[in-house]
Amino acid sequence: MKKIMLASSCVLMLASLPFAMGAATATANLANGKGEKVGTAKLKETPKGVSLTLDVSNLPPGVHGFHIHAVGKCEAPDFKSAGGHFNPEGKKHGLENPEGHHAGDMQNLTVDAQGKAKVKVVVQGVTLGDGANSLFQPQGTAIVIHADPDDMKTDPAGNAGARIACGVITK
Ligand SMILES: [Cu+2]
Ligand SMILES: [Zn+2]
Repeated sequence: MKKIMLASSCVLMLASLPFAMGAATATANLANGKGEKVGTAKLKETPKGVSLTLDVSNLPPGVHGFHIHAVGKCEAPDFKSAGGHFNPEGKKHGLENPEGHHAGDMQNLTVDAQGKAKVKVVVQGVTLGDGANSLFQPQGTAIVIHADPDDMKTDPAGNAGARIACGVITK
């Protein structure tokens, strides 16, 4: 009897370990096509999804598509290595698409006249934990900023144009 109690208290301790250690977090350092650093994203697991705080500068002013892509590889200058949008559920592109959306789809990013943007978004349907929707896939994931706005409905990428900045999401 004593042995069983000991064993079960061990399991309890292990189960509560992630909470004791605090919520899972991640970081992405974004660079442009010339390899120059343009900013950072900080990610944190929350009950509503993964919160993402992006702080970037030296980008062209205007509205830009902004997504989580399915491969954690940012090879300049075109960043095609980052693959398509993170889409573990096999949906179509776009927050406004009835057949959407990709888990990695997010609202457009507005860069101010000084070339800066600072936003905080909560990305629902992804996690920093385990499973198919985890941003820590074996092949990794990456944050990508595009040259043009995302129209939020055209599959597969919202007509957002060239990839102008990329950062691999890392623990
Ligand atoms: Cu993208
Ligand atoms: Zn998409």
